[in-house]
Amino acid sequence: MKSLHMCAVALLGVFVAQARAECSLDHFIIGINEDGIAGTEDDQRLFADCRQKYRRSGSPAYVNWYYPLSSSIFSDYKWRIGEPGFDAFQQTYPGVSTYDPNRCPEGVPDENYRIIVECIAVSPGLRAVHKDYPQFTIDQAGQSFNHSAIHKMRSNAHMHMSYQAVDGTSLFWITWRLVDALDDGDKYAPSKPFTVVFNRQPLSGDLVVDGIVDCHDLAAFLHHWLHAAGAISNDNYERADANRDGHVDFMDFAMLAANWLTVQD
Ligand SMILES: [Ca+2]
Ligand SMILES: [Ca+2]
Repeated sequence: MKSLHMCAVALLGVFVAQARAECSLDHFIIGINEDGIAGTEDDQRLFADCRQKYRRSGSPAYVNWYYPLSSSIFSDYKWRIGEPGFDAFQQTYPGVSTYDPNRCPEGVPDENYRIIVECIAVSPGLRAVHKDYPQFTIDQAGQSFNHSAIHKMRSNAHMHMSYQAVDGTSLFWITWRLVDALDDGDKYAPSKPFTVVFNRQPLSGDLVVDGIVDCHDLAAFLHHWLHAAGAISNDNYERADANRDGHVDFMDFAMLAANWLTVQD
């Protein structure tokens, strides 16, 4: 009987691992130590791995640099998509895409760290809705949710979000940031902002996405100037490298300059 029980537990583990590995939706993956190397300056800093962002934006994978919204049956905020959600790097379940002990926050969520997902910018007419328990809606900058509390409650960091907008053609965006709110004297430093856009691609050079190319974008661009080691997981780099050739150079600057002070219609 004991062996049957152990077998059932083992099978359940396999099913859970498969379920996690096979989620068809995209997620931001929360972690620390972005470079994965111990002893560097980012060891105690939060980050969101964006490797899955725009993966399911069409066919083939990564075909768009935005998520197209689809018309729903709801009359309010009719245009919707059910991703990207949030997940976290983890110590367990080797083999799934989020297994990475080098990037996993240490300890028990909401006890040893408390990762708050904070909205720092959202375009008018867009809202992010968590339909599962605990339900919440985010449609204003400054609103947030406690990812670690949900993680602890479910023993699972994997969560889905519904992004809902008032039309299916305008550019919509939301920018998040991760903050460790547990003041135990050993806080993780906040993450850089990361953005997800809907319906349309922002203008080339609109790194700090808000529908206009201005000095804020130039400052972000200079941060990446002449960097060649960009990756799809790096949110800001994806827009700095405007012509998507893997380098941030004069070609990309020319594309930014061509849109200087242009407002996206
Ligand atoms: Ca901008
Ligand atoms: Ca480039």
